[in-house]
Amino acid sequence: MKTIVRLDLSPQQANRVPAGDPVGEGSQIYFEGGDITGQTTDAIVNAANSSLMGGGGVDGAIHRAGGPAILEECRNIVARDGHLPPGEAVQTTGGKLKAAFVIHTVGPIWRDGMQGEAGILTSAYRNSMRLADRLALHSVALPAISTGVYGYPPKAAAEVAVSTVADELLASRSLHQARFVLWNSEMLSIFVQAARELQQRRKAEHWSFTTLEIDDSNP
Ligand code: AR6
Repeated sequence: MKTIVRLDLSPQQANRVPAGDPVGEGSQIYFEGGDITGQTTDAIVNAANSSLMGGGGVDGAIHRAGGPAILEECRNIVARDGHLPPGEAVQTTGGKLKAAFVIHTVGPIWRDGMQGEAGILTSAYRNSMRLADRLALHSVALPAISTGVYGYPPKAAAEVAVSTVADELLASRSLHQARFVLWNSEMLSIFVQAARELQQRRKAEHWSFTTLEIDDSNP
């Protein structure tokens, strides 16, 4: 069994608006463990580096699973526009992935927290979400950007990630679902805890959390 936590940001609105109206679907953030490359969302966000030439971690996994077409598109983007600055986002197709698009962004390298790291991490999530919305996508899967090789402390990263993604979902036109796909159960509980604390800080009593137990024995 796999545990997935769903956060409904607008359940009251969902009850009021007739079915079939896109607004009536409300906005949800899901939190789950696992490998992001298997996601069936419209797009997957990649924690890349400025060269867009691939690497380790989630970047390596996405290029391996998606095949060489993604790297080829990245090469063309860099040839045209140069390196991708930290905090910015660009899209390629998803290659062999189930997701139609990969949105490549670059998080900050953590130094001491005083070098603008939080602002860059906010921009990386914000620009990824806005790009997905501009592409008229409905759903996007996101990793814990910068918390691996780039060394961002997980709790601080989770606070930025959850608050930025919630704000962007509520402001978006077409994007209604964000799925945080976290590599291990510790990161999963840090992200869920960050969401609960955000709810308290914002006094957002209408937000509701649901824990779903999914049978994933027959993928
Ligand atoms: N699915 C979901 N999450 C994953 C996966 C996966 N398949 N693999 C790793 N993670 P990282 P960064 C988690 O290092 O810190 C690359 O070399 C991982 O446990 O992938 O932004 C790039 O090319 C961690 O929590 O990205 C850059 O050079 C999170 O994803 C550099 O690393 C991010 O870890 C970017 O570093």
